Amino acid sequence: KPIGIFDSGVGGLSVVRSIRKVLPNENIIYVGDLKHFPYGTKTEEEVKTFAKNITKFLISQGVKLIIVACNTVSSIAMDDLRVLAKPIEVIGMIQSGAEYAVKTTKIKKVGVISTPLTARKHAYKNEIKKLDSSIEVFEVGSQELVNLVEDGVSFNDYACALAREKLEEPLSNGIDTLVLGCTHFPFLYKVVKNVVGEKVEVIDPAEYIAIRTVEYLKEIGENKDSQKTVFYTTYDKDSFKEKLSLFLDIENPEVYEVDI
Ligand code: DGN
Repeated sequence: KPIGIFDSGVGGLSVVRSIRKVLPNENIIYVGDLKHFPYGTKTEEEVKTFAKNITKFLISQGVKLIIVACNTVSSIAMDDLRVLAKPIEVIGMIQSGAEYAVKTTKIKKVGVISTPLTARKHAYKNEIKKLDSSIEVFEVGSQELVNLVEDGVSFNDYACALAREKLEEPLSNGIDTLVLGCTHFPFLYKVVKNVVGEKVEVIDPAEYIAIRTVEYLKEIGENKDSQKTVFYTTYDKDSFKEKLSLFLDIENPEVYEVDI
């Protein structure tokens, strides 16, 4: 049985990358919901509807586990998706990112950069505070940085200037840890590192998700002996294919367009 992973666009490919690294023998089904991108500026109800429809699609494909590779969805829809997918396990980004941040910060000051919706919901602040209420959390949201990644940018002066402006507040508050709270942002790692410097640890929740996934699959005693990743996009297969080649190193990827 495959693992199902989804996001509004190419961001979740950073999670696919992390999973493929630690679980080289698993089959994966990825859905990029390009038709409804971006989620970060939609209403909660709209995002929930998109996420539920994709979850139903993944269930119909026989997945054994669903990874919500989108922080925006993870910050508002986890309860609904868990009810819908039961008994299939659903793993979201926020809890893993929060645990990882709590383990990483030494001076208890954490920054989070995400979409505006994730920031507005204080998804990370709430989850981090649950684990350690003495940690200070500084959250900022940027849709523009997400759009740059979706357009294929991984490093340029404009992205650096934008990131510098956005991260000014967390940095001036002296954070030692920055969570990449949107799955698009690991693809801007160089930009972010350039702005925050060596003293700030930049963390990608996907790495933690990958560890949790390994543990979960051991628990249920499931694994595969051949790796295949199949991609579905809800809009414009060719442009998805093009983006895919920028972000993942897979020869002749199997890409299908699906109406969800
Ligand atoms: N990649 C999504 C996230 O992690 O929040 C956001 C993408 C979007 O639609 N804005």
